[in-house]
Amino acid sequence: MKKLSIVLGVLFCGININAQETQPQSDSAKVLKEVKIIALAKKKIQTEMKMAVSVDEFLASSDNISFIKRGAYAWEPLLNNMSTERSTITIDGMHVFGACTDKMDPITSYIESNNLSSVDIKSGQEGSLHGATVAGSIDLKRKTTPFTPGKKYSGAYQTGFEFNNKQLFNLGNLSYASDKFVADGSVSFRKAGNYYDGNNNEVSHSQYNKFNTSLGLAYKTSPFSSVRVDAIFDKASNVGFPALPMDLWLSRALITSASYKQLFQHGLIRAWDTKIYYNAVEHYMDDTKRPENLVHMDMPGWSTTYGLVSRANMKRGDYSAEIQLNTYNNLSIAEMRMYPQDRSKRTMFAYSWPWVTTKFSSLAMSNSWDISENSRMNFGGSLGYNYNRSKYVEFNWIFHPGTPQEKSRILPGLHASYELTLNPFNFSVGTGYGHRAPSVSEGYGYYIYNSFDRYDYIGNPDLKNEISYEANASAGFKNEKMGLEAKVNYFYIQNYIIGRILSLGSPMNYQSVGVKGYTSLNHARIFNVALNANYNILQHLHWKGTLTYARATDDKDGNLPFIRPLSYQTSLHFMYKTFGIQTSVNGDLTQRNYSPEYGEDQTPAYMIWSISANYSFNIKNCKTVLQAGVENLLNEYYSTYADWGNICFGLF
Ligand SMILES: [Cu+2]
Repeated sequence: MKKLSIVLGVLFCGININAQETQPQSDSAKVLKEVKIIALAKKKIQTEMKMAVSVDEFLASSDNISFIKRGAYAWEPLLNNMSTERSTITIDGMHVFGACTDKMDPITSYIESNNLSSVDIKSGQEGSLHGATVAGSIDLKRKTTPFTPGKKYSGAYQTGFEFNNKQLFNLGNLSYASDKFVADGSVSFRKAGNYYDGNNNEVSHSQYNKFNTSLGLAYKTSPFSSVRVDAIFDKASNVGFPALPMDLWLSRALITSASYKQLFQHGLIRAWDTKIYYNAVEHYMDDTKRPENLVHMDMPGWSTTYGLVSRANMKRGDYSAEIQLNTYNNLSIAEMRMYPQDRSKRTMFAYSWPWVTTKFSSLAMSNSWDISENSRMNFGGSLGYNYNRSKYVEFNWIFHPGTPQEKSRILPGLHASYELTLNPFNFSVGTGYGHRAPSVSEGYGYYIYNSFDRYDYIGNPDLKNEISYEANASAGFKNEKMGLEAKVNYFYIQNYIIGRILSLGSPMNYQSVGVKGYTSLNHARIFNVALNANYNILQHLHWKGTLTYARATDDKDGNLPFIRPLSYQTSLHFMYKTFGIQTSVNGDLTQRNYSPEYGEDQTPAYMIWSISANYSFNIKNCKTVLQAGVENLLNEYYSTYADWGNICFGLF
C-alpha cells in the first residue's frame, strides 16, 4: 500500500484593509487566553509528515489515541485504549452522537481539517468537565477568527492528490474580521476510490466521498460581549466499509449553535460563555452491493440532540477555575428491515435502538492553584444526572423481561493532581474517580451485529454504572537541545461493560454465529505508558521519537481486545531555507496479548517508512507550500491490531 501524495497549499493569504495599528482591544480571544486555566499544548492541524491531513490522521499523531479502523474513512478514536463509549467527544463543547449502530460515524467524521483549529485531549477524569467519562475527553475546537481593528480578509486553499486510492481533495476556507463583525466559512470535498494493499491487490468497497461546509458569524454587542452563530453541514456518501458486511449509502449531519460571551475586567469571574445547540445526524447503510448477501437488511439510524453548555472562567491571584454546566437531550433511533432480493416483500422489522432518549445534566468544576513559583495543584469534580427511556421497551423485554422503561443514574467524578517543576525537570502525579452510564447500544441495543467477532449484541438496561479508579504520573526533562518525557496511567474499572455469549436467543443475521449480551465484568485493568523524546541535532535538523505500550486485562486476567501492542514512531526533520524534508519510521511490534475470546487473532509486527518534502514560496502576499510525499516506501503489506477484519486502511 505505497501511498504517494502531492499537496499544494496556499496559506495565510491575509489582506489588510485600512489596518490601523491601534492598541488592540482586549477582545474575547485575548482575554480568554489569559484566563485559560491549564496551559494546553495546542497542536496545529498538521502532522510532522503531512500538511494536509484528515482529522483522523491528525488525531493519530497524539500518543494516547489509537484507532479501530473499519474502512479508509471515519476511524473510531480510542483514548487510552478505550472505546468511544468511555470517552466524551464534543465539538466546541457540544455533544453530538453518531447515528450508526455499527460505529461507522464517530463524531470526528463530521468535521474537516479546514474548519478545525485544535483538538483538546484530556486524559481520564480531567476530561469530566464536558460530562461523565472514564477514558477522558476529546474536544474538537473549530476555527474562530478574533475581532481585529480595521478590516481583514484571510483564507487558505489546499488541494492534493493521493495516488494509491486516487483521492482528490479540495479544502478552502475564508475569513473576514473587523472590530465589530467576524465571518468564518469553509468548504471541502474529498473523493477517493478503492485502496491498493501492499500486495497491490485492490481492496474492494474502500471508496468514499465527503463534503463538508461550515459557517460562523460573530458580532460584538459591546466592548466586552459578543454573540456568535455557527453551523456545520457534513455529507458522506458511497462510503465503503470493506471490513463490514455493508457500506454506507448516505450520512448527513447538521450541527448548529448560538452563543453569547461576556468578559469581565474586574472581579473573580473573567469570562462567561453560554451556548445553545441543536444537531441532527442521519445514517443509511446499504448492503445491496455485496453479492454474498442473500437477504438484505436496511439499517437506517437517526440521532437528534439539543443542549446547553454554559461555562465561567474565574481567576483571583494564584487561583483559577472553570465551572461548566452541561445539559442535553438525545434521541437515538435505529431500524432493521429485512427483506429478500425483492424489496416489496419485507420479512422482518425491528428497532435496534428502540427510540432511546437520553437526558443528561452535569455541573463540573476544575480548579488550579499555583502553590509556589514551581508547583501547582489541580483538582476538580463533577456531578452528573443521566436519564434513559426506551419508547419501544418491548424489544428490551425480549431478553430482559419486565425491565423498567426508564432509568436514572447519578454520575459523580473527582480528580486531583500535583505538578512540580524543578528546571530542567518536571513531574506530576494525579488520581481520579468517576462513573459513567452505559451507552445507548450497551443499554438498549437490540441485535446489533458486530462483524469483528460475528455476534449479535443485545443491550442490558439494568447494567450498573462503570466505575473508574485512576492513577497517573509523568516525569520530564527539557532544555534547549532536547526533551524527554515519560507518562503512565492506570485504570481500575469496576463493572467493566463488555459482551458475553448468551446461551439463549438465536442469531438474526445469517452471517452471525451467536448472540452476546452486554454484561459487567467484576473489574478490568488498563495500563498505558508513553515515552517521548526530541533532540535538535543541528539548528535545522530535528529528531523526534515516541514509544507507547499498553496492557489490559479482565477480572480473570484474560486479555481485553483492541489494546495497542508496543508501538514506535521516529522522525527526522530537516529544513534548508524554503525547503524542508522529513522522514519517519513507525510500526507496531507483534501483538502478544491478543484476545481470542473477543474475536482477535495475533497481528504480526509491521514497519512503515515514509518520506516527504516541501517547498515554500510566495505568490504576492500568499505563502504557498508544495508538498510531495510517499508513505510506506517499502510497500509493506500489513494490518494493525485494530484493523477490523485485518484489512489495512492507512498508516500510523
Ligand atoms: Cu452504519
